[in-house]
Amino acid sequence: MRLSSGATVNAWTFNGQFPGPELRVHQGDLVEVKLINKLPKEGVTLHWHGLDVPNAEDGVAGVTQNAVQPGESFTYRFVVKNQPGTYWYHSHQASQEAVEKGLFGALIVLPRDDSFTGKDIPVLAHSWPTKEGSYQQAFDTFDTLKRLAVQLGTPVRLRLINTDSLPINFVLSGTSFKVIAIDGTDLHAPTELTRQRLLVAAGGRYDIQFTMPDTAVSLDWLQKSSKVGLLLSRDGTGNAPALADGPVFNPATYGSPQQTPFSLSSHFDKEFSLVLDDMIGFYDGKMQSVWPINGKVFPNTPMLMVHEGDLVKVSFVNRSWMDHPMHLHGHHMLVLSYNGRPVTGSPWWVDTLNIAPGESYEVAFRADNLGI
Ligand SMILES: [Cu+2]
Repeated sequence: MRLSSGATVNAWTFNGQFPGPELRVHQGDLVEVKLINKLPKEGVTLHWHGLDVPNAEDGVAGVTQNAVQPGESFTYRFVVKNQPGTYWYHSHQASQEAVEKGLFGALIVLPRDDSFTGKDIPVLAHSWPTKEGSYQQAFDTFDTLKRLAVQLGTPVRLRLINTDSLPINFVLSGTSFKVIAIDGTDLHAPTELTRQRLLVAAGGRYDIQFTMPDTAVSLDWLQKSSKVGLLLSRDGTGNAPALADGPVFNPATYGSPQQTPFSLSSHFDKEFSLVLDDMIGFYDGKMQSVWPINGKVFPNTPMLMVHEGDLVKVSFVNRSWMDHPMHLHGHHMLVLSYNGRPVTGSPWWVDTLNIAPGESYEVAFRADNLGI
């Protein structure tokens, strides 16, 4: 398949498209998706990343179903809960390779009474594997500057989706903006930001909103020697504004507090502590760097067993030198504290939390979705 520059990448496609088709649904909808596998050799599934679906529809090969083999099909059916926001879907059989090659797409849940009339722009940030054996960063299939014409005064919502396996730093330049949602949950009383770097976890999503000014606005994927970007201007032409890079945005202190169903002072039915480390170990038949949790690597890592209805607290400590996105299926976690300090801003709900080297977090969730 070809990127906008003409560079070719090795891709697997949904319906011949890469990324896959954008799925837009409304909260409360009964959604049915038929997956038909026409790949010659590889099994596939569909996982609805961030959507709290019944366990049997979660699409994790080897856990909630077997992979759908070549020539087979599988129909997913679920009711979209009350969670309007930005999600994505991807194959979850050998997902590293399948996602890398393009078996993913945006999944947008709109509110029942959707009244937004501005520009709604999903941005799927992805590193495509090139034929030369390296990676090409792109927004969707744009590895060159993507230009869009937007009229002055138009509300613009950018849905930033990180489809890679490492964090991505985004910078928005040319206007102030608000981060209005993280991982499909609206933030409470977000304030205007400028010159902030947005670090989105692998698999995570940030929704940002601004009103289109008279001059150009650009979204950049922060990295050296990249021409990847999105440029919005009145007629789609013109130069990008100066890069408005700055300190990393901290959701723990952004927005204002609001009532939550539980907090740091709640009684928890179960508490777990997970220490992420690195060490040299024997794995997959060779000595290599491994990433243990509490000193063990999969399949010897601790199993977290809880009962339906339990209020569960989990502490994460990252003593390794690698970023680790901790992702919970079927539930959203409320972040309670960051590096020992309670969250003071908006309630911060996540399904995917980046734990950077040296960081610690406490999160909690209500176990209200039975499954493995
Ligand atoms: Cu997921």
